[in-house]
Amino acid sequence: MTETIFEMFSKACAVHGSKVLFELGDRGDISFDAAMEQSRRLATVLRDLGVQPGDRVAVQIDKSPEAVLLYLACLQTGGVFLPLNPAYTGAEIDYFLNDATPRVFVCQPKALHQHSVRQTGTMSTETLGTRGEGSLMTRAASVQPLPRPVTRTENDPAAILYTSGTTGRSKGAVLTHGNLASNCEALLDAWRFTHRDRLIHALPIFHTHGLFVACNMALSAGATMIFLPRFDPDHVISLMKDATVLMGVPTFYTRLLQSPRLTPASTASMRLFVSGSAPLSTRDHTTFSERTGHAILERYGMTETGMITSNPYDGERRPGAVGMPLPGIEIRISARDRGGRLPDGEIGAIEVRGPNVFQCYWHMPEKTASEFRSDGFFVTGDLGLVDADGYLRIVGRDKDLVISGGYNVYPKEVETLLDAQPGVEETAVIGVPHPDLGEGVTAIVVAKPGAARDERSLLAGLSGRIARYKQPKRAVFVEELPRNVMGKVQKAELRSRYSNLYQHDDTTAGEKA
Ligand code: MLC
Ligand code: AMP
Repeated sequence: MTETIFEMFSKACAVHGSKVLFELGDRGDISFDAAMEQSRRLATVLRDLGVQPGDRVAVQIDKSPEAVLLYLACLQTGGVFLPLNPAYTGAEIDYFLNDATPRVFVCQPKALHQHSVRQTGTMSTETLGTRGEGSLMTRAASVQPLPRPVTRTENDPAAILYTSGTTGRSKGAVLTHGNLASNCEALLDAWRFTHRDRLIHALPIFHTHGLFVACNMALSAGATMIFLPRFDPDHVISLMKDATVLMGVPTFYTRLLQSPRLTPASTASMRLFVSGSAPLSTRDHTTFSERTGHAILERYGMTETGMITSNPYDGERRPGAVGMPLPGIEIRISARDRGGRLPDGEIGAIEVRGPNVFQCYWHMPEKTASEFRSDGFFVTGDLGLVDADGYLRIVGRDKDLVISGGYNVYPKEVETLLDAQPGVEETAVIGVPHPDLGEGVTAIVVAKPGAARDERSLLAGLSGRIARYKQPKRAVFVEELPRNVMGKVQKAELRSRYSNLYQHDDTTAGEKA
């Protein structure tokens, strides 16, 4: 039977207990043994707060080693870990808490006052800051470690990650212990990841990539994480001399390539650079090889499935391709409308089946059923083909989704808010090529007759309503939106029309358009 992540972590502790798990620079390091001890104390705290197997533990906190220990604690109690992006605003958090009804909600100490209105009779609110401050670690200091973890099987839920719906409400993807453990095992093997590795961890930890790929692998292998609060290209390059692996979204590589310090010498100790969560441009792939001698290993995954395919560790890592299925995972390319396998080389819907595929969408049985074929294949919403050598290539998306710097933005959510702004007749939100973020969220807007066309004030109207990364970088006013004969807005036509919008624009994340 597949072990759980906590069992894999326990085994790593038994062998590598005195090794550093979190390397933290100025804060002092945390060993595997110390991490185990603290996570067991946190497990006692969660149990004392009433967490029973199956109860949700929601966290909206900044990245810290204690946040990972809380995840491990949750797994020990049988709780279901539910991480939320700290960038989410009040309205977004309200939705998640109402939908998931967690037993415990952990927030940043500075945000406690604004969450007091969300207090319910059944939910405890605790705090955790980036240096371990807050109520949770204070409680942990005065309890005994949990003697033994609650027994879990591979079909028990371990985590819920929310992923926005293309048409409506966000969906909570329920991932089981078996999903997480099997995917981790497959990746350890595929990428030859061992206790000798030193991973530069600069990703956020509330998504699949930073938590279930990067952290789970280090926790299970007995490897050290050089744990950074955020991605800073020059700092990351300076760490490479003492590291072996970097996992990043394509924007990491775009920004690394802008530094003259990225050279064969500065990357000489590194054995592996992994990219995923969004397409890596063939230009960045090729330039990175030329500049460093390292071929980036691109892989493909999703919240609902963990990692699906990977370019080979040994063998050609092809620019523009995401490789072959990981061991134990099947993919097929099907006709988009009716299903049914298509011959290799033809473009169709990418479908996946295996122990990595999530259990269900939380409390949405119809939605779950509609995204699976009758033989158990999950329809990813991505379009691709398998080339003559068996490499999967992603060529587009069947879902209305923008990926900006590795974060997913669902146009419908942004359009609904923009349409409600004064003077707006209708909008179409699209992703167009952006030199830094891969795709830039862009609003195409039809103003009401006689209304002012003020890009700046229109975008300012979204401030505080949705997370900043979802807010369009630009808004472009047009007379009308192109429609097909059925009246559907032709987003492909808009994407092509505005494909150069950011080409000569130095606007990077954060600069107001
Ligand atoms: C930050 N901002 C963004 C943004 N990230 N805007 C658009 N898209 C993004 N991705 C905004 C902030 O809100 C802020 O706005 C300003 O940019 C600067 O913020 P920052 O925090 O300083 O940004 P920066 O550190 O430069 O972050 C960029 C980034 C980061 C690319 C390093 O977004 C990142 O770490 N992305 C990784 C996302 C990820 O892990 N995805 C995996 C999903 S799992 P303002 O106005 O407040 O200044 C998945 C499955 C799989 O997809 O296959 O892996
Ligand atoms: P998420 O829902 O955040 O897990 O995002 C998953 C989506 O990211 C996938 O369905 C793909 O569209 C996209 N994605 C992940 N990895 C890659 C990749 N290597 N190349 C292209 N798209 C990717």
